[in-house]
Amino acid sequence: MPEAAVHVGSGKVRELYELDDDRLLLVASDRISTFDVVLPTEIPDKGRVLTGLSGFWFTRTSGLVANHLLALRADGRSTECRRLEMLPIECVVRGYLTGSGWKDYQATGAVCGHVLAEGLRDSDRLPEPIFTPATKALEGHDENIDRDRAAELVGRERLDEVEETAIALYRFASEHAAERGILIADTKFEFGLDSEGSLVLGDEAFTPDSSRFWPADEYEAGRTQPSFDKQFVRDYCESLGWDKTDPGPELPREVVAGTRARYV
Ligand code: Q0Q
Repeated sequence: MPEAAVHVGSGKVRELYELDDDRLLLVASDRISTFDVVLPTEIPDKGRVLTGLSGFWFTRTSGLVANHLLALRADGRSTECRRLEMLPIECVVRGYLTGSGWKDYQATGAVCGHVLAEGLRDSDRLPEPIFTPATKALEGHDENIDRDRAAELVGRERLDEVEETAIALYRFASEHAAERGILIADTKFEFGLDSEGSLVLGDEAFTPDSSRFWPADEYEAGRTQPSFDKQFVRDYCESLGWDKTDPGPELPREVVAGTRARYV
């Protein structure tokens, strides 16, 4: 008799179910989103690959911080997780200046209160990775916040612990990936607290949906970098003159195949 699971949440490409008071089931679909729009064509095995990546990183970083992973299911895309009290901030670490960080820098010379050197270019590597928290937006983009605002939301001591942990995780994974030809430009963590009030890493870990993956051999500061996994999809959608609003275009088989190959 399969275990009962109550659907309690949906992300763009993931579903969240409740198994019992202490356990959740996180299911990664084969859906892909680009420019914040979920496309109608699925990428076969994307959910399984990204679940495998999270499992890989949760296992290798358990010495840095506990995580919520209890078990990977046989379907390869479902993860049994410990239920946590999630912190109300997105914990982003940036090793490179891109996305909303580049936008904030151009406007203010700073990102989340980190005043950066003058004259930095799009996609420049930062001298040290920076912790740049954001508040979770239900619709649209998350809002970058500074330390004081983040401390109001989670407390200053907890914020220090989250920052130190998030940067250590980023250093560990970005070094591993760089040795294998992939630059992790930035990544987003979700942390929670367990029943003893200890910090636990939740959500996903270093997947191309929570992080920007760039091919190292194509890296060139001063411009937007190609996405390791989503560039075929972006280029195809732009070639149609798509206005980046819902619904997105169906993808041709060669774009699906090329994208699947990148994930695998
Ligand atoms: C939790 N989410 C994310 C989400 C919709 C994922 C709540 N261990 C946990 C987790 C986790 N992970 C969550 N809550 C309590 N304990 C994760 C944003 C939302 C679909 C998939 N939301």
